[in-house]
Amino acid sequence: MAVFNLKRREIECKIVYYGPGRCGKTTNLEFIFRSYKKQIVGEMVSINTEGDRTLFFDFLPMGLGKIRGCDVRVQLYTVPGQVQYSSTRKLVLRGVDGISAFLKYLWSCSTTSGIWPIRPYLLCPLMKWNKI
Ligand SMILES: Nc1nc2c(ncn2[C@@H]2O[C@H](COP(=O)(O)OP(=O)(O)OP(=O)(O)O)[C@@H](O)[C@H]2O)c(=O)[nH]1
Ligand SMILES: [Mg+2]
Repeated sequence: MAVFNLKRREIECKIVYYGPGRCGKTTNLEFIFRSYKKQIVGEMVSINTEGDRTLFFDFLPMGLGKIRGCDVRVQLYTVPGQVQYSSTRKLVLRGVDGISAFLKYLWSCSTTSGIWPIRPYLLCPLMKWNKI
């Protein structure tokens, strides 16, 4: 759940980019890092294996301006998409406020369901087409 720090007048929430391997989660975060320098409040942290596969997570802290005088801070995370890292995905999902769900192919929902914490058809149907 989002954290409200009334003393410091800050609202902090955690968004996780979730989906199978090689579907573009890290690439999306890198794009945000390059494109929104003003809003980035630190460095992007990536822990990768060979071939640029995410090993643990990517992390990007952002500031999104103010709501009623409170600074809104968002922490963006990606999970490692490779099937064998399921316990790491569970750890990264702890305390999540929102999931940005990535699918490689719509018809691959069933084959990638092993990595999904929730059933794909329960997701909010906001679509962004990637890799086209
Ligand atoms: N053509 C195209 N390639 C893309 C796009 N987004 C990502 N890629 C490529 O797809 C490959 C995998 O992208 P990543 O961002 O590393 O994928 P990931 O989801 O973080 O993968 P894991 O870390 O293994 O979970 C890379 O070679 C990217 O350059 C896109 O929109 N279009
Ligand atoms: Mg990655």
